[in-house]
Order: sequence, then C-alpha cells, then structure tokens
Amino acid sequence: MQRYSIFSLARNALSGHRNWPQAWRSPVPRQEYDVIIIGGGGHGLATAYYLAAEHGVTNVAVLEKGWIGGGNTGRNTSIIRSNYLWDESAAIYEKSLKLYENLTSVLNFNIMLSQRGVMNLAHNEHDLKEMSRRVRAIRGNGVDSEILTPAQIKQLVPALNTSKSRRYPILGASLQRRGGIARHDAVAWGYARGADAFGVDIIQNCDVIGIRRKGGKVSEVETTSGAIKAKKVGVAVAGHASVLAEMAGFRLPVDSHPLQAMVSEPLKPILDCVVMSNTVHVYVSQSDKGELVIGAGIDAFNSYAQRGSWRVIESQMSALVELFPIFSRVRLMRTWGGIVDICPDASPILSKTPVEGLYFNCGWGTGGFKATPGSGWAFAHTIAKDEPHPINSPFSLDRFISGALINEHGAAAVAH
Ligand code: FAD
Ligand code: PYC
Repeated sequence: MQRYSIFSLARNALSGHRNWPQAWRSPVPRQEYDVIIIGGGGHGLATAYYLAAEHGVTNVAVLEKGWIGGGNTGRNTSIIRSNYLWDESAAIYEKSLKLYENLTSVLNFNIMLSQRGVMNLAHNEHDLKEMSRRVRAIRGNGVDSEILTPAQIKQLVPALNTSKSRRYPILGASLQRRGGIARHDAVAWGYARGADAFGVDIIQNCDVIGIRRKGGKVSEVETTSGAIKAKKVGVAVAGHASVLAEMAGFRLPVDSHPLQAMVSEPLKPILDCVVMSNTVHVYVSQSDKGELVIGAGIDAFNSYAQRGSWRVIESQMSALVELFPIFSRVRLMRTWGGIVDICPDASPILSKTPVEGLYFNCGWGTGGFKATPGSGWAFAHTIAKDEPHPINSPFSLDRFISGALINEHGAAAVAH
C-alpha cells in the first residue's frame, strides 16, 4: 500500500493529483485475449481478479462502457448479509460474506467493512410467523440469525418508534449480526487494482456493441474501440444483460427496473445498525459521513434510464418518518437510481449459455452487492473450467427449463 505524508498530500492536491501513481493502468486493448469480461462493475472486476489469482488466467481484459464501478456497484446502498431462505442461496451468499470478511487484507485495500448488524422488522402476525420459519432455515444452514423482542429492538435502535399504537406496530425483528455495510467504490477499486497487478487490462470508455460467433462458438466482441478477439467471453452487465444476450442471439428471463436510493444531510451518529422493513417498504442505515442512506422497492416499470419516479420517493419518506418520527425534519441531499436485473425467482444467473465460450452473470436484482466476491469467485471458476462450480450450478440457465427455480422474493429485503 502506498504511504503519503501530509506534505505529499498537499503537494499532489495543488498539482491536480498529476503526480500520484495510478492504481491501475489504462492500456490500449490488445488484438486478442484468452478471456474478455464485459462490464467493469464489482462482479466483472472480481471475476477478472479471481481468474488471475485462483486460476492463473491473466491474459484477460475487462471492457467497461463508462468508468469502473459507475453502474449499480457505485449506486447501491452497500448492505451485506447472507440471510437467505434456500440452501442453494445460503451457500453462495455465505461464501460471499466469508470472502468479504477477509477482503481488506487479501486485496490490501480498505473496503471499510462494518459488521454492524442488519435488522428486518416484523409488523404483524404473518411477518412474525414468516420470520420464525426463515430464521430457523437460515440457522439450519449454519448462518447466524436471531429473533429480537420489541424491547431488544428498542435497546439496539433507540430512535425507532416502538409504540404499540402505530399503524404498523413493531412486533419483533430478525437480526443478522455479521451483516452490515462496506464501501462499495472501494470494493470495485480494490478488485481493479488487484486484477491490474496480475496483468489484467482494464479498459474504460469501451462500449461493447456486438458479440460475434463462429460455428456456434464466441469469437470476438465488437466495441467502440474496434473488434477484439477472445477465446472466452464473460458478461456481467447487470441491468443491461438482456441487451448483451440479444447481441449473442438468445433471450434471457430477466426484467430491467429502476431502483433508487437517497441520502440525507449528515447527522451526528444516531443509528449503528441497518434497519429494514419490507412491510412499510423502507430501509435505512447511517454512513460513516453521517448521512442517512435510505431506499425502498423498485419502480414497477421497465426502464434502462438510471433514475426513478417521485412516487417511490414519497412513499418511502412517509414510511421512514412512521418508523423514525425523529427524522421528520432531516433534509434530503440527493437521490439517484440504478437499473437492476430481476429473474422470475429473484435469484441470479451464473451460467454457461447456448453459445460455446460465452458465460453470463446477471439477475442479482436488488441484492448483488453483497454477492460480489462470491459471484466473481464462482464465475471465474465457471469460465476457467468451462463448467459451473457446485456452488453456482443451481443458478444455471437450465433451471428455467427444468423448473428448479429458487424463489428468493421474500429474502430480497426490498419489494420487487
Ligand atoms: P454493475 O455495477 O451495474 O456493473 C455492470 C457494468 O456493465 C456497468 O458499469 C455498465 O456500465 C457496464 N456495461 C453495461 N453495458 C455494457 C456494454 N455494452 N459494454 C461495456 N460495459 C457495459 N445490493 C446489495 O447487495 N445490497 C444493497 O444494499 C443494494 N442496494 C442497491 C441500491 C440501489 C439503488 C441499486 C440500484 C442496487 C442495489 N443493490 C444492492 C444491487 C447491487 O447494486 C447490484 O446487484 C450489483 O452492484 C451488481 O453489480 P454488477 O457488477 O453486476 O453490475
Ligand atoms: O439486498 O440487502 C439487500 C438490499 C438492501 C437494499 C437493497 N438491496
């Protein structure tokens, strides 16, 4: 890790940072790579990193149409947890959480992981019963989860209104103590720097506009910087997955929707746990800078525009104030949106495709930030070995033919 004295920081600030060493190179693309990864979000960059680190595949390029981490990776609310219902999901999300727990030291890059706990509120009898079933299933898979009484909730989050006379009273909650948040940009930057150190080419401002095949096998990608040959191509473009699949000549069972979030002005520390309610549809945490980071469900319409509608903002604000009346005078600072890719069962696709040598990583919907390390790790295996790892084989495309869907709508934490 580079060390900077106060003088070098001041000198570099005055010189417009021109003398700072680059964390990764900006190379001119080669004519051919063993593997091209399309999409320089967390999943694409993690895949490139693990291809090199775990499989010795280093003749790799990551092609990103904008700047790395500028898609959903840099737009999410950074919540990490592994409290999913089904065994298949528990395996991949828990693998991811375990990788997160060591990522700062493995990448030698501070991802600011804060395991402050993720709490899901129950507001009625149905919520309580569903929560109890879920917590048992999660614990059965060896993942930490517990149920809290209203008194325990109040102790952990004093600012919550736990009065019984509320329209949606708080009757209980589940808590994953190992859940929390991490700095999303740092995850992308850490993987980018790590991959670059192995010789992976990270090429920004390079939009893929075509995927060419020869005899049923992928042969090259057409980009705004020219055509580049590749033996294998991995696609990790989140909300644009269907667009890339169409370029390759097949369709995906994926819908693209806007998902928005917002932050308030900075406040003194008041909330040191992530609080989510899937009944009143809002969640909130407090960032290291003091801002409240607030989100809710998707906008119901399909779109590729990275912004949402006023309706969702209005309803999540009223839900927030219902839970935390103390926040009613807090001012919002900004809102933004990303485009999330949702499968019918709210589970991801990490799979080979009908085109030989072409692999897709998508369908993480509203919850793929927490999966970034595990997804990249498993996708790298799938590409290197040309077959899925046991951890991601349940998430292959053929589940939409066999019917072996993994319904995780209830674990999504935000409505979709
Ligand atoms: P992205 O980060 O979107 O990266 C894909 C990249 O592909 C983009 O940079 C894009 O520019 C690039 N690309 C697209 N088309 C092309 C092309 N033709 N050529 C080249 N490049 C291309 N998940 C959680 O786990 N916890 C949360 O708290 C959470 N909150 C969220 C809040 C919001 C508002 C949003 C929008 C999402 C949230 N998510 C959350 C979901 C999470 O952000 C995503 O699932 C995850 O970041 C997806 O990562 P990715 O690398 O697959 O996609
Ligand atoms: O998957 O935990 C999650 C999440 C929270 C907000 C958006 N997604």
